Amino acid sequence: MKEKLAAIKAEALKQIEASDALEKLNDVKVNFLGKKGELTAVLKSMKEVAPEDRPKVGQLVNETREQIEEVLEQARVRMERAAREMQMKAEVIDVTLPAKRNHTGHRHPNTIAMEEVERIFIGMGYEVVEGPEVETDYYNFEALNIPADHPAKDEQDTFYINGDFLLRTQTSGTQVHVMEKGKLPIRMIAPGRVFRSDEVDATHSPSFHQIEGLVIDKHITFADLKGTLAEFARELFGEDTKVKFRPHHFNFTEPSAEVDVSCFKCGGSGCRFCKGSGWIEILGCGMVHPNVLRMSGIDPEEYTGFAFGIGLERIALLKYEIDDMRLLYENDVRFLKQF
Ligand code: 2NL
Repeated sequence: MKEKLAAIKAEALKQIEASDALEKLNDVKVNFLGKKGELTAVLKSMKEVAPEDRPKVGQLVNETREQIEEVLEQARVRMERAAREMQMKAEVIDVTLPAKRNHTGHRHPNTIAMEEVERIFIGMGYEVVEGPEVETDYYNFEALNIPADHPAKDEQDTFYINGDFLLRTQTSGTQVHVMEKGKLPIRMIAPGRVFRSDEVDATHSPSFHQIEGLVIDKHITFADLKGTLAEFARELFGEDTKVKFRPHHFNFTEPSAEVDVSCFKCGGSGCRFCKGSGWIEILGCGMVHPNVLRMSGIDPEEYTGFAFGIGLERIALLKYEIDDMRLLYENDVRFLKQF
């Protein structure tokens, strides 16, 4: 019996030694220690052993079993460790490899210019208000003192959705909505996309962007308008920038003016950039027309105000010295990433 157990143990150890995978170890376990295993068979044949020898034989079988189990366990730990080491080696990351370049997008020159203009007016206490791109005839024209037969309403310049609704030609409607709410004073800018039925060329597009400004309070005068826009021009184009107000006409303001800034390229002496004049036109403005105030429920005897309208593309083209507006809409990243 002793020799038989020794043989079983020797065979088990041999097979464990020969195992090269966890599944094979498991097979050895089943074959020797399982219900139908060889060691179990020995226990089952105990009835052939003399009764006085049984405790001794039983103890021997258990010792053999424990020894096989111990070697099995050692083999299992060894194999698991080896498998893990192999996996770690396979998954090793080479931190010295060059990184993959990440091509991020770029802010559009329009966006950069818009944020710059917004930053300047926010710094002066203005609120930024956005409004709908589809407006009624009333908010786009009527409320701005542009009567039904005015040439600015011409079918050729305006995209009509039907007789009453249209794509806004300026962002003034947003300001009319704010005036109608009745909360005074007002100090706001209305940035956004506007639409006009224009042919595309180097200076025109059927869709472009505007930033309109509106200030309404007691005792607002043209001096406030001049001071505000002079400060705006200095912040946008540099502290030596001068402004010039030329009389103009807008239905919604009286008096009205167009504003030129001294050429920031030549300082006003005249160059190719300002076409020799020394001045560059940047916006239109004026004192809000009493009719406009009255129509929105504001008493022009008590309140006055000024307003201005800035073409965003015009600012972007000037600031970044781009000579064709179409470049702004082609979305060629090689062009856009220069700014
Ligand atoms: C331009 C310049 C301008 C305004 C826009 C405005 C808005 C309200 C009342 C009065 Cl709610 N005015 N906006 C004023 C002057 C000029 O835009 O070149 N427009 C065609």
